[in-house]
Amino acid sequence: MKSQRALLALAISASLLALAACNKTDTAAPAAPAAGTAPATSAAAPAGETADQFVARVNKTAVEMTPELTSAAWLGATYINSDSQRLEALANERYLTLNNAFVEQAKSYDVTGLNADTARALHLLKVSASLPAPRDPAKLKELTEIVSRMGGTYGAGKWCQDGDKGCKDIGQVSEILANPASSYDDLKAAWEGWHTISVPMRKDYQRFVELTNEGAREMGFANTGDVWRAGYDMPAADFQAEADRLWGQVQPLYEQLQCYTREKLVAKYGEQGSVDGMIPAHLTGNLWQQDWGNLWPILQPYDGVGSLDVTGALEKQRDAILSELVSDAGGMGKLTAAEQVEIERKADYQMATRMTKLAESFYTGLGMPALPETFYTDSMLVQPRDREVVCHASAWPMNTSGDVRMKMCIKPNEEELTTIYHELGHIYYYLAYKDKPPMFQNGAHDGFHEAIGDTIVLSMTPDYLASIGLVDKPAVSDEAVINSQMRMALAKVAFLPFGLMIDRWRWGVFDGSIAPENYNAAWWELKAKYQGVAPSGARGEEFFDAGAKYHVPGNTPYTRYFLSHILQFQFYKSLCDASGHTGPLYTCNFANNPEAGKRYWAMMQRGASQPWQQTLKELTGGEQMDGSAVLEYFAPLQTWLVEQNKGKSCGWTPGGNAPATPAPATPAG
Ligand code: X8Z
Ligand code: ZN
Repeated sequence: MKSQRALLALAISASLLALAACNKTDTAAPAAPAAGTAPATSAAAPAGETADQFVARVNKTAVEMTPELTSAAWLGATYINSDSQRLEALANERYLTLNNAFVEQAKSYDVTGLNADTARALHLLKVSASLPAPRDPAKLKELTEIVSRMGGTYGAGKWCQDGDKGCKDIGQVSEILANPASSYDDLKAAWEGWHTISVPMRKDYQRFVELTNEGAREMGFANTGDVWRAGYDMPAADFQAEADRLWGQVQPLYEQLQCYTREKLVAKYGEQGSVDGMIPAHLTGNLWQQDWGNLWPILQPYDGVGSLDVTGALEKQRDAILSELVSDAGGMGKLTAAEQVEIERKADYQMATRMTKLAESFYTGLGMPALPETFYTDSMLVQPRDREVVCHASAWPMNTSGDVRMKMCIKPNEEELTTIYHELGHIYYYLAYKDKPPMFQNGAHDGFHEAIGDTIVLSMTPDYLASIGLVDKPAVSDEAVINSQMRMALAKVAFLPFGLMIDRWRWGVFDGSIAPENYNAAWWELKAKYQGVAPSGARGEEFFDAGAKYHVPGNTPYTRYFLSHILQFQFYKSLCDASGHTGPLYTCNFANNPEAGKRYWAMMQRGASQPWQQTLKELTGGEQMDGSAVLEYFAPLQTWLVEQNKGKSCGWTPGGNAPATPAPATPAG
């Protein structure tokens, strides 16, 4: 029960409020309380309330309610105990009840003739629920308890080995997977060990699906997946085809990377490096095979060319901070054991702050404001030693007027550094649209929210990294270009099919085409189809492997990340153009360019006040998401990969863990 309720508020923020990004970022609108439920903030709708008056009341309620709800959620995630969980759950129950009533009232208005803002606000209210809750108060309560229990099971999840080997948390398991020195057997044990944490969630997830589907039907949708697909300013029925179209554009690039990686794994592990052409899940350096950066030692195209050892540089800086603190204290020998622990903690904190300020300086260099002082006093930047917290990184708007925070357990490595730049993207988006009415305080769509910071990450070129002292002056050669492209591809290209498959699974679960007795088989079928990834061994229905990924028990829709990985290249290209960049796209670094900053900020200030197509057009000139900027960016690498893969039989077929419906063989592009 440790962190049982910790993720609840984040998971449930249905539509009224924009809660923490990375948990969910839906907009929403509140409503009148249903009889016999937890007390609600707002009174029942006044008789004859007009649509304008209703929207004004919803906005006012959001202003009033947000601080209480976010404070409860923040405490639930950063001070996990029974008191914080109780308060958080109560706030959530009240909020969901209120939101249901607001959605109901929103549906009662005829939008013809309404002013555009009111019509947009009503629309957002009706389509923005990531957790559609049943009206029946007992069922609503049951749903919040299930979500809470699943979140807690994940948050407190540990791999406990037999004997006296103890238990490992997600950070410790991830370290084993990331370590190039780990043996094949250690990798397999660690991967399988982490996937024990989700076994107890299976029944809960099944009931969760029933309950949210009931909520979705009451809101007028076919199922919860239908609600999720409705929030993109296009017919929900068209959205899947749109995502398929985008995937089709970038799939050939992914398949080349998959083929190259598989060959390198075979070179390292022999026949265990490939399963029917697929990559074994436990060999990618990542629990979910979504980022292959940890495979750099075996995938680096040109050894030693243009060294980009950002992690090494960050570790050195952290050690230097520690040395200075220790020397100021008179040397390690002078310190008690407790003081030594304390000084290490201080060094971690100073390093985390330094990394965060580095990220902040990119944004301020574009002309965006400095972060408020309270960001640094109130954020959680390192993992506390005295209590349980949810470490998964997230960015929080604590109120509707610019009180922002971040929650992370920062370690000095490259992946964490880029995650900070990602999180500050959410934070600056909150700041950019804070003067909009609360119902418009959200991303143009959720993929925009995820793309803001990642666009900045694309600008972290070797030149930029050298300018902030993290790498030496970059080498200039064709080999260095390929190395640098590979570094980016292991994060950005490897991610693409993962970003798509999670919700392919959930959409199927919600619409019933994936039955509970087929949950795990369908999961691996989709992993095979999209990623060309196979499990470590037989994964029968006694497992619930989807639940071992944060966003499934946390109920965060995931297609947003796929869209972000397309959009961020479009944003990047436009900002590069705005900055006057000439030359290949991948060489562009728009740091410190005021024109790029002005255009980005203007786009961000729009929030959710207009359809995203309009917002995209204002920045890029086009109204469509489009993978061609991804392909333009990675053109040198794609050519290089095709050359490397010549004569290899790329593609894969589903193997040992044969799915119910075999996925088709995927030929190399
Ligand atoms: O969850 C996150 C962020 C918070 S929005 C840390 N991301 C996804 C993940 O970790 O699975 C960023 C990339 C994908
Ligand atoms: Zn995010």
